[in-house]
Amino acid sequence: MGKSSKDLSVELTGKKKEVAIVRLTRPAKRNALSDGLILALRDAFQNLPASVRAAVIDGQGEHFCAGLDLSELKERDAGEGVHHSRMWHAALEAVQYGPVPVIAALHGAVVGGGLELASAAHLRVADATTFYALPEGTRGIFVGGGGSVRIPKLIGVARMTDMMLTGRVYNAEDGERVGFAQYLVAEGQALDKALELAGRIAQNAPLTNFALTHTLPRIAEQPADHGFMTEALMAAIAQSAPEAKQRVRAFLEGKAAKVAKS
Ligand code: 1HE
Repeated sequence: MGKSSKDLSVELTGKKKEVAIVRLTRPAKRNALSDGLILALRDAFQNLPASVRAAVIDGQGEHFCAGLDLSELKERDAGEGVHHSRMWHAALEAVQYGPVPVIAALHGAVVGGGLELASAAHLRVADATTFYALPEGTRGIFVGGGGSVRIPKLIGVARMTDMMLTGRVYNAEDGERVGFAQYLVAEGQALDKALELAGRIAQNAPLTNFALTHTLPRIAEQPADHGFMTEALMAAIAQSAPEAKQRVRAFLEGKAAKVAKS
């Protein structure tokens, strides 16, 4: 495992220890992301044990995460500011482009850098207490943890601009409606739902999960002509894996589940 931090814990769960719960454990400061905590997050995702097939990010206490630790926001010159932001980018890239799909289990405040962290996950499950905001706009600063790249992909440029210009806060229901979260659950249920999804995702062929987390977002950025070619290459690689052949055979022999109406 990587550098340990009192503000971050990594717990393995599941029969084969296939799901990692990466938890922010700084509830007294609403899980505000200090530099140390950002580096610990990076290290945790870069050093997940080989048994892990899916990960859940959770926050201890009443709130998922209050964003950047504002007590560390001291005078920085422009160069230091760039490096600080790039440090966040490296950490959140380790989440998004790490070895496994990541689900954020949200509750309470998901604000500023906390929303940037949630946006780096592949799926978000929110409970009824969740609220989303980008107070950077009213604090006289800008996002620096990849938010300007990732958040418009979830909710669109106009909504993000509104949040930062006006301080608009989205509640859990509206947050799901606009695309922050893929799942909305009752108060206190986000972690359980995230673990249920992680357990299911952990059963997928690892190469399919890799295609979805590493290749799909890149295809989405490519011109259509390049995207079709990348898709063809990825499809051919995925279906050539012995596991894919075995899964398709199992369906044809009536041994695998059909798609059922939900
Ligand atoms: C903090 C932080 C923080 C709380 N940095 N210490 N983020 C923000 O602008 C959000 C600021 N936080 C809040 O609006 C509220 O704290 C919450 C809505 C998240 C929670 O409210 P509440 O009433 O439960 O807690 P609290 O009483 O405000 O805070 C409890 C303690 O946590 C208190 O410290 P204490 O020593 O007085 O007990 C707070 O000072 C501390 N705390 N949030 C430092 N963020 C890569 S760029 C990203 C840029 C950003 O993320 S900017 C947005 C920052």
